[in-house]
Amino acid sequence: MDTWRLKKEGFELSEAARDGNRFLCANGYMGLRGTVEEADKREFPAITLANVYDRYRDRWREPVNAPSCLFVRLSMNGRALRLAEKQPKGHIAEIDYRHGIYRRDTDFGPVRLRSERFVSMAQHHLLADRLRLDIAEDGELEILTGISTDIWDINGPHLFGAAFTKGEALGCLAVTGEKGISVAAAQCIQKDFDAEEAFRQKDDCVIRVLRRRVKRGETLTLSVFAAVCTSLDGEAPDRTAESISIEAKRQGFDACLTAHKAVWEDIWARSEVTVEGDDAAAQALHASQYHLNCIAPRHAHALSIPARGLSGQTYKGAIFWDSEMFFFPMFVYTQPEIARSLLRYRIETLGGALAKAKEYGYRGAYYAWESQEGGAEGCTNFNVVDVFTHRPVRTYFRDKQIHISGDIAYALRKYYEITGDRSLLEEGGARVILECARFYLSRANCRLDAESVEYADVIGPDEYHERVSNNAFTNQIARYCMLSALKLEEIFRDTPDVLRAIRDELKYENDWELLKKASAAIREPVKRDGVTEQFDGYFGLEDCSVETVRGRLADPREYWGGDHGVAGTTQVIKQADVIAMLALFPELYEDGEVAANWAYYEPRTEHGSSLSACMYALTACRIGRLNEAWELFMRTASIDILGGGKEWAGEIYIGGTHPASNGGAWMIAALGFAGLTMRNGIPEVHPNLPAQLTHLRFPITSAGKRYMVDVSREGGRIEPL
Ligand code: IFM
Repeated sequence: MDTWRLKKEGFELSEAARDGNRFLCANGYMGLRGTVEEADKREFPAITLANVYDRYRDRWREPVNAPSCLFVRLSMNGRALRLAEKQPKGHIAEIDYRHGIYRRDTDFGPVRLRSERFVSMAQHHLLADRLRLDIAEDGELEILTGISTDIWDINGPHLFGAAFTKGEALGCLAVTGEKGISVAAAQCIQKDFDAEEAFRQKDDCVIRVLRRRVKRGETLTLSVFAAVCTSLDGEAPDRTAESISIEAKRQGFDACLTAHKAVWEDIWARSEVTVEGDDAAAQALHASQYHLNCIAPRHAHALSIPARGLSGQTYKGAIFWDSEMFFFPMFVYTQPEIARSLLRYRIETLGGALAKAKEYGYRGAYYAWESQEGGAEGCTNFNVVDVFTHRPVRTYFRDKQIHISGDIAYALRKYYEITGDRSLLEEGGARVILECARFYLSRANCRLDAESVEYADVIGPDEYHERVSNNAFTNQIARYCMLSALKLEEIFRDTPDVLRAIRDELKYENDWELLKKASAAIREPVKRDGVTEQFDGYFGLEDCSVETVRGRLADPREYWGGDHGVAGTTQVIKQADVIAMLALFPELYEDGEVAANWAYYEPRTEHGSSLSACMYALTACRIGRLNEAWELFMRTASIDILGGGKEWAGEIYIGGTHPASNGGAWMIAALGFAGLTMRNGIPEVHPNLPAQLTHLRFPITSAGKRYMVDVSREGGRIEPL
């Protein structure tokens, strides 16, 4: 088995959306869905741009898809050669995880088409595709390629007023409707054959038409170089895109590919987890690390990653807590500059968080649940559409999922502890922690009779139970956030003036004293036989199995949560909640307590979110449930190979890649199986290797030093590199 590749034989239109995710190529600036060159809208083809958002009319804001600039359509003797129209003699698609290359090999009969394409890691505006056509019959071949703004969008259109140009490169310049952002694309070709060349231009496309009388046995090669730029990158994006595509053509496909591959080699040298003992696991880890690495914002210093990466417009292209809790760990240990960029995004969007807190009548920083550019809240009050009435359902994620601010503070503190680098705290991180802590002060409900601080009317990670009180996870993250604010005094011990200046600027003196009191008074959760109650009254809900609840669905796409959802009155939860708390704060809980909670909550968890299995696997490693950990690991790591996961929330399509699981796979391997942890700034391992694996190796960076972690049946060690 080649653990660096995923191959798929055959083509079914019904699988095209999933294949678009499976075979994604991306570079952090944009994602090119893994559809075939000739795909039409039925197959959901897209080039999704990072951090460029638009709203069309009153629909959801979502990321903008660039003009289609890599399409190629073939016909022979007037007959279209298209997979969606006609079963080919053979078709294989493949993604090469090592170098981020999509390949296809399609035998249409008269023509065999083999192509390889990539989204360049070396030049983030560039996409390139090389097609080889083996001609099996004499005839009239026609090739159409160019740029089109007639593209697939979930809530579009977003591109207007497209102007097209023709020259060595074809060009397109359009603007987004809401903010007037210019989006430009350019495309050049290089070919090793003569052809009659013409152009077709319409309102929404410019197309180059190549015609040639071909003979059986001939092989023709065509390379397409496309570039995408926007006015957010700089002035004259059309001219920049044009010159990038022309320069790529001048360098040639092989040179561009070599530069792209060199970046991937470096990424793997810094992050690859090598496992021995199970090839399917090795492939799944490569897949996971590929999918997370390819969407990392390497081109930007303050940008985060959407919950569905760059695989499309699902989830509004928004940044969730997934970034801090699931993507951040792999990056902070392997490529800390990317972890820094994720957190800088939060520092730079503090303004949005301050504004959101104010909107709800609170002080401090309440981060957007679904953050878009500038920290704007993308989450609507109606995030689900009822499958029966087709009416929007009022959901409270935006208003009540207050753990988000603490999640961000948690990652900022971990960044400091793992890298030993205080500069991020100095450059705004400390301010964020202080403002998040202030938010929890102001959001607290104080029980005068019990002298306790409580959090009423919240939603925890298990989103099926809305508007609950004292969610254990939320109370714990709020406490940790407050303690992290106080901890700054110790972190800035040698330069107290720096912290004092920040506190003075934030007018924090009064709050500092309140933090000390409140952090000590936050209510501890109720415990029964060592099991933590997820929120007040949870133990009193109907205790039934996940299957019982599933059996009550009248439609498989029905939403389980909210006021009328089937899970709301039961103890069945969507995803790890108490277990996520135990996984994030291992030092606070004894093994016995973890074991009791695991045994209680796992059978009551639907794992309806791709964020769930990873947290259960991490805690399973700790308590020696290694068979379960293994199963949950494989489920997590294989998710974007299998291409499943939940694809509907009510009537809303939520499919795409699963970066949280991708990061979760690294977390299980490194933090779970190898037991990597930090003690006083020094990395340590405490192996929990499942029976299926004989060896596990991976590089890490900590406090500026590089190490190799090596775990086998004989034990584990960490050696400097
Ligand atoms: O952040 C998650 C949330 O916890 C569950 N629903 C999907 C979101 C995005 O992955």
